[in-house]
Amino acid sequence: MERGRFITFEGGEGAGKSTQLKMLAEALARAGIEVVTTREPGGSKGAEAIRALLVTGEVDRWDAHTEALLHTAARRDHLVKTIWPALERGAWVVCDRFADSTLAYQGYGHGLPKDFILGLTRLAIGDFAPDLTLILDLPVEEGLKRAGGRGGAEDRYERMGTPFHDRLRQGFLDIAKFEPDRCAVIDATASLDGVHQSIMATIKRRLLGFCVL
Ligand code: Z5A
Repeated sequence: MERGRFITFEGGEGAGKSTQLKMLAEALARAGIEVVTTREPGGSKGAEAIRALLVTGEVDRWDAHTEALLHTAARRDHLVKTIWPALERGAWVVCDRFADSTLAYQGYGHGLPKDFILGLTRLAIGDFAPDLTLILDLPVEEGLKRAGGRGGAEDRYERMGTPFHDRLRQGFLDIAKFEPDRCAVIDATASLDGVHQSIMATIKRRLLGFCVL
């Protein structure tokens, strides 16, 4: 059985990741591919328990190092319990956020050194990486407006202020620049269908060797 493909969605708040992830998963399923959709922090029982600690409560609930460790611990559990078994049986895994979010949020956002984050990630997951990362890019004000319209209790990161979110956006664009073979920046200001078409075109171009679409 050929190993499945691992696709991650990244970007700032309200960029449309969850919406586009669902549209992509439906398109892949229509093409006869077994798809597992998942998210970070979360995606396994243990990681979902850690998620609750991270996305609710006071903005200064954790210092940056603790926050990075919690995200990384959640990621390890998610990989062991959900992602690696699915890839092994040949399923494609489509994940809302992954390790780039730790570099963007805890690195660019909270100011932890890049080497610390990359070292931590390597310690927890080795050299495992997505086959393709779709970075949905959107002006910060537009993303926060979209995310704010949604409401809910999981708004700890949304409350971190515009300068924090400006640094995140730059972080994701830098990541795409450093790893152009793995990452693709998608203009998320377009309509839902427009963004979906860009994503499908990217999948066909980048994963063509494996793609039956
Ligand atoms: N975090 C971290 O700090 N470190 C880490 O290592 C990891 C995560 C893994 C997880 O929250 C938080 O954890 C996250 C970073 C941090 N920060 N926050 N918040 P989350 O996953 O629950 O939150 P999120 O990733 O930001 O997701 P989101 O706010 O739900 O945004 P989204 O998934 O990108 O957007 P959406 O839900 O698909 O769309 C938002 C709204 O916009 C919705 O009403 C849509 O209908 C609308 N929308 C979507 N696309 C469009 C277009 N194209 N036009 C118009 N309207 C649109």
